[in-house]
Amino acid sequence: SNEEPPSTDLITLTRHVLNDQMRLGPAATGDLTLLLTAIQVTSKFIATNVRKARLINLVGLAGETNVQGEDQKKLDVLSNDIMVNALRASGKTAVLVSEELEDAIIIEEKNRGRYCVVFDPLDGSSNIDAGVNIGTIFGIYKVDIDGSASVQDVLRPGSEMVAAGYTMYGSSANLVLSTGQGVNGYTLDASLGEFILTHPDIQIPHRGKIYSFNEGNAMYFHPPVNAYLKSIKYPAPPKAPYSSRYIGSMVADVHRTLLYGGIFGYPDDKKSKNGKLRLLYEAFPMAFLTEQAGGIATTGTQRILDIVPTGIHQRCSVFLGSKEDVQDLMKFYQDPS
Ligand code: AHM
Ligand code: MG
Repeated sequence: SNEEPPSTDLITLTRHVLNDQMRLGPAATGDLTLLLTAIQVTSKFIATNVRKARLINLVGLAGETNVQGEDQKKLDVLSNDIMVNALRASGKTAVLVSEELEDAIIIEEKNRGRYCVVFDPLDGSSNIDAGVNIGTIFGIYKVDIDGSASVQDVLRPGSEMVAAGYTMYGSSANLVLSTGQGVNGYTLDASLGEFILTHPDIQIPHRGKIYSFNEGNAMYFHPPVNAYLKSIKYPAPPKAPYSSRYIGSMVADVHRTLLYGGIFGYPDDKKSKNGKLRLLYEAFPMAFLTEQAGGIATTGTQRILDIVPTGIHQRCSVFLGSKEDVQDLMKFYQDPS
């Protein structure tokens, strides 16, 4: 037959990250590799729970038991606990910040390592009950000095992150990661229990054909945003208008944007003065990945990765995606006419 024989040389996430680290020479301790190994295990665990919860939910819909709602909501908390436990046990972390926890966790000295992880354990919670894609987002900082650890270690600009990524729980689990040398995508092979390199060196197209905003907020949007949206919906002929795609799960909307190009936006507006998305564990990791893939991530007037956070849960305006599309948007902020 013409069928290709199955590959006998799979590139797993661990193998790929290890190679990356070995390129750094003897300076590399392997700590980041071990930390990323811990994170990929949490993604597998969360993926399993998401799948189970969906089944329980469907059984609930069929009238067998009514576990809908309650059990589903617990999924965010469960995912948070999975991550906190694994990151602490890895011995590689110093400070943890989770969307689910009001305060940062300072890891006790005996388990302390040199990395800080900021994360949203299960983002897109409004989509859980409908079985729509949701995801985990994470960013990693390194602490300079051994020993001490405080919340100050994560109140640093996103440009200082050493790695960032997300896992999307959809028809398959996809982990997208950057350690500052480009962006790679891995797909979980459920039978092997391994993330396999399926999307090497992701590059955002310079221009896309899709815009992704919650336009239900248009009456609150500031004039530059509405003027930009009008420009792509009613372009001067012969240009074609853009397509609209909005899932309402940042991970899924950003994933599509990285692969297909276009622009994703969640701006600050008259109602949400600072926007909705969280700077540390939503905007920063996604901005890091976007830039690493050759795109732009801005608040409209400022590079997102340059922002110096003052609080761990602070919010920020977000536009990210294809270089030319985001540049078009920024022009409306510079010249609002
Ligand atoms: P969450 O952390 O409560 O899930 O909220 C974050 C989510 C993002 O995934 C998504 O981009 C955004 O909220 C969607 O918000 P909206 O429903 O207002 O469009
Ligand atoms: Mg979130």
